[in-house]
Amino acid sequence: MTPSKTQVGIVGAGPAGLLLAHLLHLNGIDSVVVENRSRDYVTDRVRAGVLEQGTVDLMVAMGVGGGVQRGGLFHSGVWINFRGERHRIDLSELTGGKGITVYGQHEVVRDLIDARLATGRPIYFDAQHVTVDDLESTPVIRFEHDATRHELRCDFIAGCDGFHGICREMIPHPLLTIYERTYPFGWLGILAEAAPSSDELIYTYHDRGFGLFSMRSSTITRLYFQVPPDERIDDWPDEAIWDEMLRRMTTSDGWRPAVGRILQKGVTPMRSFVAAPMRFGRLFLAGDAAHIVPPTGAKGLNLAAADVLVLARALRGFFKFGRTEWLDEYSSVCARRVWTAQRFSWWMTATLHRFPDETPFDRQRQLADLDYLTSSRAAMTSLAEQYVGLPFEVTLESAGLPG
Ligand code: FAS
Ligand code: PHB
Repeated sequence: MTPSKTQVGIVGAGPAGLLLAHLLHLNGIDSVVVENRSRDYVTDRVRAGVLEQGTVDLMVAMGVGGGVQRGGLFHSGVWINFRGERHRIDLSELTGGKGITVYGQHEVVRDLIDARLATGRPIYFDAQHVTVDDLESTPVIRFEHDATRHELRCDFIAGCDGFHGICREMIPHPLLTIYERTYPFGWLGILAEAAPSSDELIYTYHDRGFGLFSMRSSTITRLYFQVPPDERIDDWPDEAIWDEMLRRMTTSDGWRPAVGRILQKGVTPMRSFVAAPMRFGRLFLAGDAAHIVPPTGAKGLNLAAADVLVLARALRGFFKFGRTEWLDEYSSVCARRVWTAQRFSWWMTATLHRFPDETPFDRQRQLADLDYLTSSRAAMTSLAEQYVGLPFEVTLESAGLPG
């Protein structure tokens, strides 16, 4: 057993763990990142694609924004397509110049791993048999790496190990409240080699179900459509996928997604999930380890970034000034944003998808919702401010960053 000690042990090298690791580094706080997958696996994993304005500003202030500034696609608008017609929502005009940036999560993770390696601070990939313990005293992370068993004593542990991780499970269940909703559908998503035929995202409400047109670059598109929850990707040959995409997304003015070679395809389940509190003793959960939103609102990665900003402030307050109140209020500060994002993601999902048990009333109500959304400035402003991202709960300066 190789004993070692650090200030903050971080379980998981996804966006939450890596952003936190760099924020702590910038504040001179030691940390060790323990990831049970390989470096290639975490950098190749295709997931999020939309960054809020605040997330981009945070990455730039942390000095890890070079990649997104060079390769990110800034969008000042987004489209809602229903009854075969596209309606543009001018995000920038409605939010005083803000927008979203399309930049693949795998690129965010790659940039953050490069930044981590450049600091020379420890990050373990392919760690096996990861366990956490003694969370109410001197927390310990035990794991195996390169056939060596490690026992890492920490002042605090950050559980950034995603929805299927081990950290949340370590919180005694009587102390944990779970709020959950699963949806009676999933998303079939593809990555395709095709030049985007729209330079902004298009959310589609169609008789046959939801559809989403997105992209990753000037040559790669990312598209999704709603399927039953237990749909098998093997039942969808590429040709059938394109037929369905075109049927749902083609608009009366002739717009349609460009077709190309499908590089990757998969089905993602849809759920809303919140675990509270996000702290147990000296364990702090962040990101998908504590909450999951359906991707319709593009909030998952952005919520993870907001959590770790609040956590970095709290840990900085403790290690630099001996303050514990920011640690104590971590869960309640995050909860407000988590529930605002839950509400927005649920609303986008409930408004844009067909439900198997819907009534004719529900259907007309959805269409009226979309009619109101695309004809009322107030409604468009509400969507715009939530979609580009509401201001963070804490200042960048309070986490030790330039304002
Ligand atoms: P992650 O799951 O990304 O990272 C957790 C890490 O912990 C992983 O690397 C995992 O390997 C590791 N881990 C797990 N168990 C471990 C253990 N026992 N020991 C050590 N390590 C362990 N969000 C958006 O904001 N915008 C979008 O457009 C969007 N689109 C999405 C599309 C899809 C198809 C999916 C699935 C999700 C999407 N999301 C989107 C949400 C998604 O991006 C997540 O919110 C984001 O990955 C959360 O980051 P983390 O909390 O870091 O969790
Ligand atoms: C994506 O580009 O992968 C994406 C965009 C917007 C969403 C979900 C996913 O709401």
